[in-house]
Amino acid sequence: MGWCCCYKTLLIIVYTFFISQSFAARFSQPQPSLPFIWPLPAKFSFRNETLSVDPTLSLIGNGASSPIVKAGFDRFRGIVFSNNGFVRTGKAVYDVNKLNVVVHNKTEELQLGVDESYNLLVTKATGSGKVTIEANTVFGALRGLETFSQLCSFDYSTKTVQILKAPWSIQDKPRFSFRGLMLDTSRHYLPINVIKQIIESMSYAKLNVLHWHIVDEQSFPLEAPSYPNLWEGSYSKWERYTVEDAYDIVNFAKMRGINVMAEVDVPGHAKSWGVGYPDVWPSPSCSSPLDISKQYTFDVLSGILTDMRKIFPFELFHLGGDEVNTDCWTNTSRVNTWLQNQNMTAKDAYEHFVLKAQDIALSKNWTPVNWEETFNAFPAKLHPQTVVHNWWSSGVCPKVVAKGFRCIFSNQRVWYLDHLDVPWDVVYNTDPLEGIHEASEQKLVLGGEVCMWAEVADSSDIQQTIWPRAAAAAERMWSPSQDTTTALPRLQYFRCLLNRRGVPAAPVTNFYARTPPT
Ligand code: CP6
Repeated sequence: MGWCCCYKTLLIIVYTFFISQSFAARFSQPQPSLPFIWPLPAKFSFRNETLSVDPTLSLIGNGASSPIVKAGFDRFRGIVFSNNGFVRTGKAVYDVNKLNVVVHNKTEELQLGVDESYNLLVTKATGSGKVTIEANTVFGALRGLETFSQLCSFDYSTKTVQILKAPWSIQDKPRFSFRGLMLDTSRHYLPINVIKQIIESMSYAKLNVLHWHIVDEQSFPLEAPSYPNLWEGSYSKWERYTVEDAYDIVNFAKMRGINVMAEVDVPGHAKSWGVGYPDVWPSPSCSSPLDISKQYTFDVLSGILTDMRKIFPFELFHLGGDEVNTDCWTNTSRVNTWLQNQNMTAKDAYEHFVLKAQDIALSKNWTPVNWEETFNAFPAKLHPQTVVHNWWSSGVCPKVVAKGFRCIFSNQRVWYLDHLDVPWDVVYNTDPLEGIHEASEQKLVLGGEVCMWAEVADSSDIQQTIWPRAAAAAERMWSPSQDTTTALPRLQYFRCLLNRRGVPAAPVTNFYARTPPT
């Protein structure tokens, strides 16, 4: 009897234990072990202190004399103290009141492969509380500032800006040197302010290249002083970019550590040139690709590139080369006669055009970038400096790097943002190094780019379409690999952070995403 009673009691205790465990598992939120920093830093450590940040936080160290760091600090202050009107003043001592930015090399040239690494140390030293950002370049310092801004949050009970889980020690650097977003301003015009908002939000996700697909067959919005009628091909005289606008965009991006890679897509996707200069068309009724038979076509191209060279200092320039249907060359008798005189097939002529365009870009001290079709058609002929931009087939970067060319990854099935049915986790689970195993070949992958083709989006919905999925790719390109389970709450937090900063990012689980797993 005694034993039996004991046995039952034990059973009850054991049952109660298991039931409470399963309840706990079902009803408590899993505590994320990773911090809410997006993209996740390469290395970090944190503890459990809470620090208060002085609303009169000041910038010290040699970074304070850099206009780029200074402007970055001012933006940071605007974001972190956006609740400033409500910050309780009169607190005598804050835990953090100085931001020390140390930059080892103060040259402010922004090029491919610029050192973006930084160390960030957040420690409490009451009365002289300090944050130190140490970086090799001013652009690394900007990345550190962005991370620091994500550590700061407004606390509604004490009405102070706080840093949780201090002290922090972060050592960070990107996986890839090219982390891009493509904007298409030909299918829909994007106002300058919208382009700037997008650049600003790119800096939050540490993306560093804006690929500006300026011109396509539908419109030519950019002013080109050498051929002043080209922007007759814009949708209207209000839907244009002056040279000054373009300078302004490049400078706005540079202040945020973002390069602008301009694209002039040839010989296809260029029909809009002919609105101002119809002679670049094979004929008025057959207007694409550009007329290969005339020197005039290459004079116009060269003029455009001369004008653009003054605006875009980035070493990479995109010459397109995609989706060329040569029927207008063979079907226009004048052009077809030229092909025969040159002893060229239409395919030879495509190669001839692409290589001539490459020579023009190279003569202007630009490194040419081409969509993958040029590599697929004549890999041995491309200039060895060429960067091949993948878009169509998933397996092209492995082939590109095996032949010694550099590659940018943008597989359309996963990294085309206009494909609204691709959910964030598919974007996240994609790696630019897929299928590439040799370290020497992996080095040739510069990185990747998400593409926002604008047939289906304009300034009314483009930011919602870009975010949050572009952020999923941004972390893939910056951080050591993480899985989607730990990424999900962090991405939801980052998407909210974008909203708080005024960026209309869509919810993480899009309503158009596939049905959730059961
Ligand atoms: N415009 C240009 C486009 C596309 C490309 N080039 C494109 C093609 C297929 C899809 C999405 C976009 N709209 N100039 C291909 C690089 Cl699915």
